[in-house]
Amino acid sequence: MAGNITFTMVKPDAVEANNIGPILAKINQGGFRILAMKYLRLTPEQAGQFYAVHKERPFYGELVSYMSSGPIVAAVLQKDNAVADYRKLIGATDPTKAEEGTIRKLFAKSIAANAVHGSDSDENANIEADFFFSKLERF
Ligand code: IDP
Ligand code: MG
Repeated sequence: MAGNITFTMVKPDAVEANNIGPILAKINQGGFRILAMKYLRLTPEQAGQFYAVHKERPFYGELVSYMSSGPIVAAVLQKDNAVADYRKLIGATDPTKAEEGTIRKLFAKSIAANAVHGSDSDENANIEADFFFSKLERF
């Protein structure tokens, strides 16, 4: 199936709230195909490495401890225009600013605990997918 990829995580708040299923349903309804998926808990070191681009931001410490506070679901998604279309499906970083019907509007608790991650470029989608998945784990 043609199309490019994006990378997502269902973050600890959404896992804790039992929203893995509803979020995966929104992803499938949005026309995304799941190419890879795993359920795991990041160590603080792994979360710090994943979010290294945000090292200088004031919320980095909070983000790293939050993202290692419980299990997450990581997945690679495929669709035409995957990165932009997925950002549209998840909505703004701050759920109070997210459009109605978006995943963050429906499921996020706060700007930090905002239910899901979505890649911001094709380049980062590939870097992030490679961080979590070997070639053998991608279909
Ligand atoms: P994005 O996830 O919408 O791409 P980024 O700016 O890349 O947003 O920020 C990465 C993550 O850092 C966010 O998803 C959120 O969990 C957290 N974050 C962003 N801004 C803030 C903030 O102002 N306070 C606390 N956490 C934040
Ligand atoms: Mg981002």
